[in-house]
Amino acid sequence: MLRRVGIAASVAAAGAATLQRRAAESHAAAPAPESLAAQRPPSVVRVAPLDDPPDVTLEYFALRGLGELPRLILELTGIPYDSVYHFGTGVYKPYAPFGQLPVLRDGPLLICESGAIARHLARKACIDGGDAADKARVDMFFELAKDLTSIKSGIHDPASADGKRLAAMLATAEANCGGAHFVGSSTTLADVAPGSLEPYPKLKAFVKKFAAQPAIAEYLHSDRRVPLTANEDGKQPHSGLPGYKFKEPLRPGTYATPWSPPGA
Ligand SMILES: N[C@@H](CCC(=O)N[C@@H](CS)C(=O)NCC(=O)O)C(=O)O
Repeated sequence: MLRRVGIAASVAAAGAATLQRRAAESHAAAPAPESLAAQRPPSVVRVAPLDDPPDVTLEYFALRGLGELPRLILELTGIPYDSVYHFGTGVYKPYAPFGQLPVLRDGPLLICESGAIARHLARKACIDGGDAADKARVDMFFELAKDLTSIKSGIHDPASADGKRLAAMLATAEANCGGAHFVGSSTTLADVAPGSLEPYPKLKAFVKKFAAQPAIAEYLHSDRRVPLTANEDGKQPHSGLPGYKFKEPLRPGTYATPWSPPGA
């Protein structure tokens, strides 16, 4: 009886492996996704030693958006992770705690909300500030970066209320950007958060230096880095789903390997 169960189990495993291989082949043969709306299953790029599944998986769309900050933290701190890229299928809906992305798995922990994810990763990698005062300052710049993101459309209309708030906030960030780090004497979450504050000279220099760090430079040229879409490049207002067309082709490695949620 036991032997029969053993044989049945190995036949089932071989069947599963064949199905997996076929899924990978048809995934690779499908045309490159041109937009986020592509009806294509998620793909994964592993940033961990081969054959060594990492504890951490970050799921987001094949966009920078709310996924870019957690990706930058993971890349900068060298935490091994699987980077999962979703397209238009909505397969995350049943398990994403609030039905949205990004979602982070860290061992048995499953969390959403980009701010909670960024803070969890910052604590895990000890870049959340040294003492209580530094932690508070890190939080302050992190919240500033979130505020800036929420009113970034003000860039199209500098005379609007959002445009004026944006300019005032950027000026504050610029004034605090004299040294190598926003808070304390080493990298913290506060340094990773303002990655999009380009138009100001000190901030621009800071972003350039940040991008030149070996871990970040490697990431920016890797399959994990996705191109911008028209909705994100700051050149025109957001135009809904049609605006999520990639401005440059996705790197083939980004969408080569299919991914399914654990237990699916
Ligand atoms: N407050 C959430 C917002 C998450 C959110 O708005 N996610 C959007 C993409 S940026 C999403 O999942 N949209 C698709 C959906 O709702 O199914 C966070 O910061 O993570």
